Amino acid sequence: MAPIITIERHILDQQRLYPDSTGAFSQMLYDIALSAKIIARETTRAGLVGILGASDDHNVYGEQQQKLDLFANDMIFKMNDHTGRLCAMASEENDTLIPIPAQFKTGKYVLLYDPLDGSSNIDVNVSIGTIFSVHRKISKGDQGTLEDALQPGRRLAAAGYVVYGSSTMMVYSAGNGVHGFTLDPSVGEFLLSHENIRVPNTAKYYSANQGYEKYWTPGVRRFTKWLQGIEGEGREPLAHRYIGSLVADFHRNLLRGGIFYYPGDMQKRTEPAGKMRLMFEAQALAFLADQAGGYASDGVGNILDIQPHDLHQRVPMFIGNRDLVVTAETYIRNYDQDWVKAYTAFREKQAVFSG
Ligand code: AHM
Ligand code: MG
Repeated sequence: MAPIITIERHILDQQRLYPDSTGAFSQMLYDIALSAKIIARETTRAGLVGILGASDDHNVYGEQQQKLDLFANDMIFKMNDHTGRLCAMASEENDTLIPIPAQFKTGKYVLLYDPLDGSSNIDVNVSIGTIFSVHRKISKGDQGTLEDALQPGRRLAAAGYVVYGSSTMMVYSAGNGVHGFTLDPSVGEFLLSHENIRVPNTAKYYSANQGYEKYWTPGVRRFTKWLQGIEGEGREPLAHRYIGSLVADFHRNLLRGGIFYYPGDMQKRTEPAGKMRLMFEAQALAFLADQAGGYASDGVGNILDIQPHDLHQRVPMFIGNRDLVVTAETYIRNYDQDWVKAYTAFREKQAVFSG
């Protein structure tokens, strides 16, 4: 029988590669895995809330009922606030940096997370996910500051996601390859199921909300025709798959090969930067793509090189097989000069406003 490797054992094995490590980092990943198990339990019960006779905002266990995304947000925070490993946290659900409560010790990492991504899919039993990333503290003093959170993705210490799908899976990288674990609900453990994930050389899928094509720039439209084998050298078309939960779309393309994109447009949104959040969605997945041999771009350059200015800033995103993402950049360079100008000016303005 092949050895069964739990996420705990795997994290500890990885830690041994760094003899000077204090273990704080490994413990933090383990705490995130534990939060993920609890969130997974709640997501599988979500559809039962109405049936089990909950009323007055209290469930059958007498607990106060919360929206699932707020529950996940609190869970991750409470699991990590007192450990002495973090100097601050930041969540897609909170406007500002979340300090560590005064009664607890602080540590040398910042945790950034999107507690439950894919909000439109929560109530309809479609896969959703949690995204997380970890930066090292760079400021002086005990408490973390915005400077610690707002670092380029290139400097991440770790990143990962949990997908709540037909199984619950946690996928993470601490800069040493990308590893995937599947939750065995009968024993309550994440078990190593996908070691050292690499993006396949041949892509199968493209994923984008084509319902918004009307708002796309000419280059992105032409690129999409290229993926379909209509424009350019007449390649075999890729199949189109779009769940509308970033984690699930990314996960499928990571395992099967492909590209996910949410481009910046100049008409639907008031800014040319698309929808994805740099700090809670794009950086983490760009780090994982890079570790798996893929690539993530904002259409102009590598997402990992963007110097952030705001916790909630948005960024266009093209992510997946490197050759496909590079082709998207080429189409944008050739056909979307107006958008590139508007996007570049927008980013410069953001930089000025944030000092
Ligand atoms: P959310 O943070 O409100 O959940 O939005 C993020 C989600 C992503 O999971 C997904 O890729 C995208 O929004 C889908 O957006 P759209 O419905 O515009 O296609
Ligand atoms: Mg989100």
